[in-house]
Amino acid sequence: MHIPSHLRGFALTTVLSAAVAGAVLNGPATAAAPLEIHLDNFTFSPQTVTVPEGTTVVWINRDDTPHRIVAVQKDQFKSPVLDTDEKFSWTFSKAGTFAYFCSMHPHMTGTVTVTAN
Ligand SMILES: [Cu+2]
Repeated sequence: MHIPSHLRGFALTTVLSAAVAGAVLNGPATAAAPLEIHLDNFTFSPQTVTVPEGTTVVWINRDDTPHRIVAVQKDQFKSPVLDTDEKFSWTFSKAGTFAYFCSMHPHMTGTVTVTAN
C-alpha cells in the first residue's frame, strides 16, 4: 500500500491509537467489561443492573456529599467513605442478587443481579 509521505506519521499514529483503545475496551476475551454505577443526587444510577458472572462494578460518587456503599448481606462488599469523584470497585464472581445501600443515607438503595455464565 502506498501512503503519501506526509500522511505516513498520521496513519501510523491512528493505527496505534486504535489498537490501544481496542485493548483497553475489549480487555482479555474472557473478562466482562466493567460496569459503572454513578452516585448522583442521592441516587444510584442505574439503580438496578444485571451483569454476567465475573463482572466488575465500579461505583463513582458524582455528588458533593460523601457516600458509602454497603451490601445488605454481611461479608459481602463494603466501600470506604467515598468523597466526590472517588470510586469503589467490586468483582461479582458468583451468580445471585446482591442488594446494597448507602450506610450514610440508607434510603439510597440498589441491586446488582449476577447471572451465571
Ligand atoms: Cu449516601
